Amino acid sequence: MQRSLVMLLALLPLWLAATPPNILLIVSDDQGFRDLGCFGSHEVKTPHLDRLAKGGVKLTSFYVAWPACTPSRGALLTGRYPQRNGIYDMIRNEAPDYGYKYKPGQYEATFERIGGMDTREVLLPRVLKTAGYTSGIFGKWDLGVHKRFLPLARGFDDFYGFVNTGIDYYTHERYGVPSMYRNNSPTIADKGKYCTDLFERESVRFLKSNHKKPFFLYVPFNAPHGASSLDPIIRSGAQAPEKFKKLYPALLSQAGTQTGTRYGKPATVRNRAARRLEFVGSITAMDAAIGRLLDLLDEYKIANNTIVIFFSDNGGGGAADNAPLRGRKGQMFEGGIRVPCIIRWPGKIPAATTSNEFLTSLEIFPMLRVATGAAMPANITLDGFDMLPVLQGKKKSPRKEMFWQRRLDKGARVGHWKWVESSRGNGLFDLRTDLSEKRDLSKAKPEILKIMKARFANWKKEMNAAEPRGPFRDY
Ligand SMILES: [Ca+2]
Repeated sequence: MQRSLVMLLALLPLWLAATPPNILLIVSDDQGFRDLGCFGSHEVKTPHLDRLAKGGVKLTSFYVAWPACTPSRGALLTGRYPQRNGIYDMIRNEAPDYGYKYKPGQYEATFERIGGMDTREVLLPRVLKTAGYTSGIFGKWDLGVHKRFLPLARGFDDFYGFVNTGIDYYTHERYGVPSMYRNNSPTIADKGKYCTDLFERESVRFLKSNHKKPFFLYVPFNAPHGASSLDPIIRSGAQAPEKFKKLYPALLSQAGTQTGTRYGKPATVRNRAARRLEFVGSITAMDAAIGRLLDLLDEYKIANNTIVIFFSDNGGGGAADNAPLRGRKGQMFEGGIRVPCIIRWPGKIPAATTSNEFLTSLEIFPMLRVATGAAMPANITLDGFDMLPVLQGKKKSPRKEMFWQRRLDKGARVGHWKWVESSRGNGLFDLRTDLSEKRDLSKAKPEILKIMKARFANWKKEMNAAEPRGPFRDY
């Protein structure tokens, strides 16, 4: 009896080590490279994200796969380049941006309503399911509205959030179209409530019922994305609750309105200070929600066995602060694709560290697959690798190159070289000495330019070969 107890105790550490880690994946929307205290902002208040950084690693050369929402999220959840998984542009209607109002029947046939991630693509929660994970998503989905595209059809067990690419924070409408869903059904039950609070509420509910078994909690906030509202004043920026705006008295005292244009006509819009106020206020509101989730991990005593990942889905947009990077959301310059990222895994990743290793969001899927021991379906090409040893400081990043394409705009990073050919400007830059991409070396270094273009062409050839990815099955 005594002997078996001793044996049991001896096995306990092994059993504990084998307990699969929980995952809390938090994504913000259009937050700038310097829109966090721990990334150098003297203005934005992010005490809880700063706390997260103190407990883990801060990544300063971390890239997303596309400079705007939809393809960035598609690449994250498939672990594959947008050009490989088929979602290489936005799933949205452009016309409302120019003041167009769809009639209901007409709206049903638009790309925002019918587009979606190819159902043959295998998303992260489906892979995690093979290792016994329960997965929830609370926030922005952005990968298709039809039931076959919605989270529950892609491996998630629980969903509350908006299905398309942007909403008004209070009405939850995208240019007048109600967009909030619970699981597979539209809901207007919470209309009027601040959406960040709702995503927190649902995440808390999920944690309360799932903290005793392995879980994947994905919280893609819409903050600090601009509101998709038909009202010109609201449309001109993010939206923040009063109590968070009060934390920024300097901006509050300058905030007001001015005459601008919206939908081709003169309109009353927010001034610069007011836009920044709503933007930073929405970040601090999100930060408070993140703090609540981190507190719950502590309360349930699972923080040590939970991987927490935070990053912005693309470079800063709207009233963001992207310094010292050039450019912003939508662009191939660093300001469009290099984003703030923090990863915490106590005991596995050293606390309060900073890594400038070349890494991307394509590394998240493989890292989580390995960490959880989940099985990968055969014959699926992933574009990243398990980056945990790099985060631990045990080895250099194996990533040597990364490529981006948005319509006719192209970008490549190979080693420390960066090449851009786009409607916003061209150039070859040495990121070791010129992080802000100010000195174009394409004339001084023609041999490097040639290599960059050749590597891009090689990547493009591989992406083209990935389509079509086999015949459609007759479902
Ligand atoms: Ca975004």
